[in-house]
Formats: sequence, structure tokens, C-alpha cells
Amino acid sequence: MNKLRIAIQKSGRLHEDSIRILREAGIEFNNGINKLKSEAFNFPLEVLFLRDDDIPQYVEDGVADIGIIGQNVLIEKNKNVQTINALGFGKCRLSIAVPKAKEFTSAADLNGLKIATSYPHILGNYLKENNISAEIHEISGSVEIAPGIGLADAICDLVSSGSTLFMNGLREAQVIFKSEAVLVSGHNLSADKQEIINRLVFRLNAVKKAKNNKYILLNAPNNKLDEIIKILPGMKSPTVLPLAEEGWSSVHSVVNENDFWEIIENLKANGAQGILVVPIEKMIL
Ligand code: PRT
Ligand code: ZN
Repeated sequence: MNKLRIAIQKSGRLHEDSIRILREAGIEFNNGINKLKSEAFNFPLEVLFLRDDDIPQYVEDGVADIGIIGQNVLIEKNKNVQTINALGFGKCRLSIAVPKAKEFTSAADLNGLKIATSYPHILGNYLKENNISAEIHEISGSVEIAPGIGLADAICDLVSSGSTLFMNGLREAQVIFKSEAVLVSGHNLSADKQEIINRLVFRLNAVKKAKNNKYILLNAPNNKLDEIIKILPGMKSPTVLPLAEEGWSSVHSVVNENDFWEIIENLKANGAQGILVVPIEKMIL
């Protein structure tokens, strides 16, 4: 049977998380230290370890069928590949930053400036959309030092904590693009390969859902059960089991991370006791 080929970053910020999500999906393989590729032991998958910048081209050409890549690289490279899933890691933003003392109130202040970046395509689109006439100076690394050495008036670079900007006397003036790692695929894959992608995506979604949800167990007085059940929707409806102590029940359910604390407060207000919250590893609905 044909194996699916996935391209992931060989080393760098996306490498470990890319390996982690494949492992969480139950796929085992040796990682890419000193290796170009590795075959999974228990899933029809071959993993290619590449520089992130090359992944969109490899996927477009069909050398890899799918890949894990930051949206920033994907949009910048502008290749003919499609996004299958956002993966929830590698989050960052592409921002314009200016020297701390420089005034900046709106995008129009960029008119006439020289902006250093490794993202000329995304920055160019942004400037065009905002009718700004600025000079783009493309450099491939250490963009943050450009204003300090007189190479540019401003920069456009990736930011996560902001400490690189701070250490170089710069301040984030405008976010132009928000990015995270995504799973992408080429076009015209065989039915066999599409089927393997579907299996992989099904597993990735089960892991993602589990992370967004918690399993909750609590004790409730029987006379409050109706209210408590209303607070806890569960996957179908909560499980209710009698406790050994007369007049009490144990209630089990699943709650979403987003409204977690509100639900807990509500449960307590309605007489729930001994509330236990445990992580879920996989969630298949
Ligand atoms: O060798 P290869 O070409 O594969 O790797 P690379 O050096 O080009 O990329 P790498 O490993 O640095 O980043 C890979 C991907 O991680 C990026 O394309 C983004 O999608 C994502 N990512 C998330 C980041 C950051 N956060 C990030 N903070 N990529 C880079 N940075 C850099 C940024 O360029 C700046 O220099 O970190 C610095 C800023 O960080 P803070 O925390 O100081 O703001
Ligand atoms: Zn790179």
C-alpha cells in the first residue's frame, strides 16, 4: 500500500510540537536527528524532515503529500496547497515595529519609510491594501537589528513574547497577520492517500477536542440534581449514579474549557461537593 508522506520541520520552533501531535495521534517513528526521513512503525506514514521554508514547495510538487507549516510561511510562499486543519501551536504574529522613540499613530505613518523584513509578500500586500508607499528591504535573518545599524526605519517580523523587540529598542506598532501551525495538503491526491489523511485528521481532531474539554465528577444532594444536570450538558447527558450515602448522587460529565470556571461556580452555588476535574486524553464523538 502507498504510504502518505508528511513534511515537518527538521529543527526549530515547530519541530517538537509537530512530532508531539503525531505521537499523540498514536503514530510512532524515530525523530529526525541526522535523518532526512523516517517511517512510522504503526501507521502508513513516512515523515520527511525539512527546512520550514521549503515545505510549501515540496507539498505543491507532490514530493510530500501533506506538511506542517506556519501560516506565515504558507502565505508568504504563496504555493498551490490547501489548508486542512489549524493545529493550535506555533502561534505568533507578524508585526510592524518601530524604534521606541518613533511616533506611530496609524499605518499612514509608514509612508516614506524603509521597512526591513523576511516577509516581502505579506508586507507588500498589507502596504498596498492600506495605500501606503514605503520601501521594502528584504533580509533573511536578524531583522530586528536593522534599525539599530541604520539599515531601515522600521521592521516587519514575527513576534511572540515581544522580548526580542524590547531588547533591540523597538516597539510593536501594528499587527498585520496572526499565525499558527497548520496541516496542509497538495491537490489531486489518490483515493488511498486521501483515506489515510482522513484517518490522521480524525485522530488529530480527537486529541484537539480532548484538550478543550475536561471530565468532571461531583457529588450532589438529590434534591438539587435537576438544577445541577441543567448546568452540565455532557456529551449526551450527564451520568448520575447513587452514592452509598442516602440522599446523594455522583454526577459525571464533560465540560468545555471556555466556560469551565463559570460552570464550577454555578455547581458550587447549587450544592455540589467534592468536585474533581480530570484531563481527557482522547475524545471520540
Ligand atoms: O531552519 P528553518 O528554516 O526550518 O527554521 P526557521 O529558523 O526559519 O524558523 P523557526 O524555527 O524560527 O520558526 C518556525 C516557525 O515558528 C515560524 O515560521 C512561525 O510560524 C513559528 N513561530 C512562532 C516563530 C515564532 N513564534 C517566533 N517568535 N518563528 C520565529 N519567531 C522569532 C521571530 O522571528 C523573532 O526573531 O522569534 C523572535 C521573536 O520572539 P519573541 O518571543 O522575542 O517575541
Ligand atoms: Zn525557515
